[in-house]
Amino acid sequence: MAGTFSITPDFLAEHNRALRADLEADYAHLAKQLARAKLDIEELTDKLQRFALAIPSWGVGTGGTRFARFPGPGEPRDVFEKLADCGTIQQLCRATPAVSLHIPWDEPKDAGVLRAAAEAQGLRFDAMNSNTFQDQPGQKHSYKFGSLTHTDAAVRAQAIAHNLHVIELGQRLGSTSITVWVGDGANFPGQANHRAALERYLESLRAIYRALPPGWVMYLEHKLYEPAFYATVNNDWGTSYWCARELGPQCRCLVDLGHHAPNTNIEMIVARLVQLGKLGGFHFNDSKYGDDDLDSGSINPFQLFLVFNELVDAAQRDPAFAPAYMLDQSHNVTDPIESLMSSAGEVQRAFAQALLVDRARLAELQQQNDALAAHRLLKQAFQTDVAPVLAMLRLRAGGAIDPLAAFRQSGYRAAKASERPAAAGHGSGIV
Ligand SMILES: [Mn+2]
Repeated sequence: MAGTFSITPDFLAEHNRALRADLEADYAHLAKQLARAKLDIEELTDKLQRFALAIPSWGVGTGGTRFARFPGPGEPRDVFEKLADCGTIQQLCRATPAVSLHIPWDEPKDAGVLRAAAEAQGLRFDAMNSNTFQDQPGQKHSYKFGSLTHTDAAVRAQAIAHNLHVIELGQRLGSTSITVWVGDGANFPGQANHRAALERYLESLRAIYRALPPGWVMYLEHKLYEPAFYATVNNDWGTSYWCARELGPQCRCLVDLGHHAPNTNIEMIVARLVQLGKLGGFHFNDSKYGDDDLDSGSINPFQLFLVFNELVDAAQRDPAFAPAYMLDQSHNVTDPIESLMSSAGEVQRAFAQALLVDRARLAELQQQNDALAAHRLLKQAFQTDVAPVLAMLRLRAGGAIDPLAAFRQSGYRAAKASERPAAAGHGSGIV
């Protein structure tokens, strides 16, 4: 079970007391700066307050590469301990009230008990994730050569049945969405017929789509390559869009920032999917070369800002626009809790900066073809230090002014290291 140590409200209050005066001075200074640009800091803070990001259950454990995994002390050994870590992240950051489960890694014995445990941590369940990219003990058919697109109908039926199980479980947990990602594809030219594989993919998805309860959404996640290194069936946003359109209104596309070739203009893909009415949500991470799953904003924060620039533009045109946001990272050299807290802040920061863009002025400059002034306008928003707004948000919501410092001072990790002696083979790992 989840263990006993938790960070107390008294500890948090003491942490905040020491930092509060400096924060208030910084916040007042930023308020004046923004007022000069006719921006109301309280309006900005209010908009940010409604921003929610989901934590993937597998993110609170150390990830790994194809070469090795180096687990840290006190890592969660089951879904309840994962929830405890997610609850701590939410307690300090106040931006991550949801958890995204991965089945079968997080398969509960009793869904009601799991749901109650989440609610006790102040958490709800975001999108459910099915897994047909690896074989499970006792499974009848292997996914070595694919799952939803396998040439053998019996394998496809098994993969479809797993997705239906995940939906049914999600209903009992209070989730309202499922993310389907398959690594199906080919490693060799000639191994698969590209068109036939895509037809089988769509046919399998149709069977899952038919089982969606009312109000549920199915997210399709495309990925350029890996584990299929020559050709992945759902390899890009165009394929993903076509499938989502064929399936119907309850299917939308999910953009994982790492699932693109280096230098791809991801913000433009976001704009296209928004325009076509099929943008469903995001998996945030960062990358330098491939699907590195590095921490959000650690390599290319400007790209993250430009993505949010599109999202804020979309929300202005359609107030009902509400994509799902999740972190999807692999933490190999950091404490996963620290990385997730830091990354949640980076995503919030990009959103806050995008909210600063004077969109009426930008439209004028675009109309006048004043390229440099339009670019400078975006840069000015991107270069504004919104850290005091993010810290004030956390303080007002009962979180920590400096989550990383509070976490390190709290002794949480050391306490969990003694509560959670290492167990072999738990369900977090390479993602
Ligand atoms: Mn992902």
